[in-house]
Amino acid sequence: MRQKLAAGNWKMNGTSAMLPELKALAEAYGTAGVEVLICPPAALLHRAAVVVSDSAVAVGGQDCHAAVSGAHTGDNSAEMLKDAGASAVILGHSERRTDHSERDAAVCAKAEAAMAVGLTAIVCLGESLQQREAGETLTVIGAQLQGSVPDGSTADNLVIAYEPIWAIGTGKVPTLEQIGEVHGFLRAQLVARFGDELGTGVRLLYGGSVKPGNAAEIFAVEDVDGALVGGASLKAADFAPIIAAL
Ligand code: G2H
Repeated sequence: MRQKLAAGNWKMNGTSAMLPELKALAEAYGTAGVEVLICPPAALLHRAAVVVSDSAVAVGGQDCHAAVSGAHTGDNSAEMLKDAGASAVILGHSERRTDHSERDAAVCAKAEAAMAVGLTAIVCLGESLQQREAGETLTVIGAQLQGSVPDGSTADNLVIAYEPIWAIGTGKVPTLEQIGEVHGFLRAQLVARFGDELGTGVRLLYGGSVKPGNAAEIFAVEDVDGALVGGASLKAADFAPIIAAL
């Protein structure tokens, strides 16, 4: 039985003024039977971890470097995120793939580094609108899954987030059939590569314009185990009904 997961990706939003939102969430969902994760900017991570301590809400990073330490100005290692209080890290988000030219092999190396220190790697995959319209969605997703996910993954240290690039922050959402097709494909690919236990144990999140109004129908799609939520995770009043829909 896969535990449902509501993960919030604050992206480059949030200063200490946002911490009351997190506190409200922790107080409301501290004992819910759903895993709730908020990934604030790295600069806020430790303070966010302190705010949610003593609740069931966890915090995570939005990226990490593949190296353990060294001359990488501006980067954070997986161990640093863990030391700041993270239990997970988002990797290979399309904004990282675009803004920082991250390729599958780099995402895979980061996931290995995260797993090595005990963080759950939330590996993001997704096709562009052009790729979808060209009928290439499953080919693209399959290649990203193969290239971005380490061989040493387990059902505990790996989460996959399917985020069609054209649905991110746009208000456009794929049809439920399109989401179901990709999630079913991802499940089958994971089983084929890793076997039944891991393949059926890894959680598959949908991400891209998830809102309180569409969360329930998305969560009803087979093999959707939760969501990676951007804009609607910034306010407890928006994120709480999404959590409640799980
Ligand atoms: C997709 C998602 C969060 P939003 O990037 O990862 O953002 O919910 O704002 O589309």
